[in-house]
Amino acid sequence: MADCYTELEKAIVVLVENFYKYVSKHSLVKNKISKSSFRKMLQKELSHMLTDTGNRKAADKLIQDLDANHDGRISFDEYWALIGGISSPIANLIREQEQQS
Ligand SMILES: [Ca+2]
Repeated sequence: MADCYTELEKAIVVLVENFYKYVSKHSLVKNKISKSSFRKMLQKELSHMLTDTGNRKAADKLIQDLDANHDGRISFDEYWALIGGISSPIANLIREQEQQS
């Protein structure tokens, strides 16, 4: 990917590439992450920001909440809702810190 990208642009590429890293190449269902792959992604990629990712029940509940169209798989839009959900508390934290300084 282009070296001239800004930090933000690089971050976006990382987020998008992470999604496709967990999309099964062999599945007939294209461009979606299966439940088991999604559980794997939570554990491998988000264990510091999301607690309980090793807890199968908690992970399944999160998948259920994100799966807006109830097809049992996570689409890119549903994945993006997770990114937003994680980012929002971080934004609040930064805002609070800025107000204190
Ligand atoms: Ca879905």
